[in-house]
Amino acid sequence: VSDRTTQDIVLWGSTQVGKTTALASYLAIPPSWIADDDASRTELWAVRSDWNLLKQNHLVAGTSKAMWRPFQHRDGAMIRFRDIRGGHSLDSADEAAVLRKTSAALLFVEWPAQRALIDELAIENALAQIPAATPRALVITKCESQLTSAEFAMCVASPRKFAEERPPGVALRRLLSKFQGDAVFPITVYGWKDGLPAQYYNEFGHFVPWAIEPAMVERPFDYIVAQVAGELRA
Ligand SMILES: Nc1nc2c(ncn2[C@@H]2O[C@H](COP(=O)(O)OP(=O)(O)O)[C@@H](O)[C@H]2O)c(=O)[nH]1
Ligand SMILES: [Mg+2]
Repeated sequence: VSDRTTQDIVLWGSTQVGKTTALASYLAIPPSWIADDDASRTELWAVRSDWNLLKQNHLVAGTSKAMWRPFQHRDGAMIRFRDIRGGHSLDSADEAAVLRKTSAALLFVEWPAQRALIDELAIENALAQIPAATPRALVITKCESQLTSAEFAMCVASPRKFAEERPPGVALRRLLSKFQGDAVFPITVYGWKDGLPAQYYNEFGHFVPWAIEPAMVERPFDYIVAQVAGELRA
């Protein structure tokens, strides 16, 4: 184990699928693998501004430029998350080059609905670039907008079984077929409030978060960090 090893995890996906929000939510309760050092805490503070906005029922700002978020792992590696600009998942040769070299990738899509096609295209672009041996996982975001919390629980337990039994079945099944069994993670950063999606229409007619209650957001991140940390020990 070299303590200078760097393990990169690219967060990839079309624009507006919830990459930045998910990362902010994941880091809001600092994961126990992050070393207790000043640099990591400084970085945690930087991502916390997005979390503070969400908790105050505001939207996070769009990602205008890709960003590295480095954290020291207790086992020695430097883990760097790369939050990309979504549009680049379709047209950036530079971003594709980063993806080819990354240690692992989290591929984000919204629960298949209106924007499913472009979301899926971003995923296909990534899968055509990532070397076969690179660990990857699918993250399905905004689940509260399409599922009740009971349905969500079933979907978390077995995404494949759920996709077979329930209507937007086809799009979801096609996505799932591109990933290994345990590497599919439905999440919601908003969650539910009084049994309804935790959002409301503000005075400008925009949906904004309302008393959000994230669910299962840590699972894909912990999974992929464990993959690269395992690599390091091997
Ligand atoms: N309904 C709902 N909206 C979400 C959720 N997560 C993020 N969003 C919203 O989706 C939009 C895009 O999120 P963002 O993280 O900026 O997406 P990115 O472009 O992939 O980084 C923002 O308005 C978020 O507030 C969620 O769990 N549920
Ligand atoms: Mg973003």
